[in-house]
Amino acid sequence: MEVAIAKGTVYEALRAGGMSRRAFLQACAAIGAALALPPGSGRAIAQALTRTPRPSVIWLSFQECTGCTESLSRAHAPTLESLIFDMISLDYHHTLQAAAGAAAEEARREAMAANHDHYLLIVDGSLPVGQPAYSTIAGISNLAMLQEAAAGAAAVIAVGSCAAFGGLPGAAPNPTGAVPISAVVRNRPLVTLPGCPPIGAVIAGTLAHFLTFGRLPECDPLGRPRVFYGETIHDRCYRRPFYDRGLFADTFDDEGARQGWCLYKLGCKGPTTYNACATLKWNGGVSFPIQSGHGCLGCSQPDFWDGGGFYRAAALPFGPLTGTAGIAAAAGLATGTAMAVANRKKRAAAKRAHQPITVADLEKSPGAQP
Ligand code: FSX
Repeated sequence: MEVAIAKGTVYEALRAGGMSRRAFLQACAAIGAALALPPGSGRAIAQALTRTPRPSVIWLSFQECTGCTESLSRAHAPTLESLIFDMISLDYHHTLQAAAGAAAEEARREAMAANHDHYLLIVDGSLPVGQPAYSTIAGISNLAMLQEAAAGAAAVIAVGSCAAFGGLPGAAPNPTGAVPISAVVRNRPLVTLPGCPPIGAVIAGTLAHFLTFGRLPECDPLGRPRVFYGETIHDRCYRRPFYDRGLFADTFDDEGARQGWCLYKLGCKGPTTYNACATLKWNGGVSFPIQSGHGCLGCSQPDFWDGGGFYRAAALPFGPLTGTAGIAAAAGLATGTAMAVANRKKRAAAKRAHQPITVADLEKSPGAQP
């Protein structure tokens, strides 16, 4: 492929870091796959990245646990996540920058001034607007720092459920008055990448989209990229066929659990959780919670944590579930239970009649579609 190499581009930075042209083309193909673009899009992405300047990125961390940065920075080669730090100029990031104290703040202000209206602002963590003094950086409240940084940003990415929805710091009784980034950033393009933490490939893929197309990906009404959050975990879960057949684990060590049956009755939030865990998976595509025998906690939903993330106690069918998610989950669980009972009756009836029951029969049962 013939390409014109411009100075200071993403391509040039990757080559300077030792990446071969072949590896670059493979990385572009990986970006295309991560963004669910048509086959062959890798070539167009490669051409775009040979022209795209490495953008300045200011990354602010407020009330959070650093899990979001861990999610992205712990990636292993040759994933997209492992490359993304070479594709950007990360000019400010508490955990990853070498500078500290006054020098770090000076670097932030210099980068913001030099790249005004062009830098990308990434924020993880929520804002303690009720108690501003509870979280400050260099004596500056999180709110003031966000307002200053957002004013000159080309776009803002709220990484993690804390930044997207308030997350754990916003859980009742919300002692700091935590609010999401969207409560403050109103006049800049904003995308939210919920998850506690979000999948590294989702963060990297969103950055790659911005680099390639110069804009954020198409989002749903909650500001989540449709390409990553367009379906529920349940939609793409490999245990879904068991759900559809009414086969559920009732405890973590029963025969159903050993057979890998659906974890819905154990509190799995897959049917009400929008994320890409079942497709992109974690740790370089190795696994995801449900594949490891643990139901989904719903960590990327707006009401996480108060919506009830952990498994209900066996004696408290709907005890920990509150709010709209609780009602939805309770209704869903009731539906699933009704479906399981109906399917069990069908199987019993078929056994009595010596007729084989089919998946099509089960699919007609009440609640087969959540
Ligand atoms: Fe929140 Fe992220 Fe959970 Fe932690 O930065 S989304 S507590 S994984 O670290 O903000």
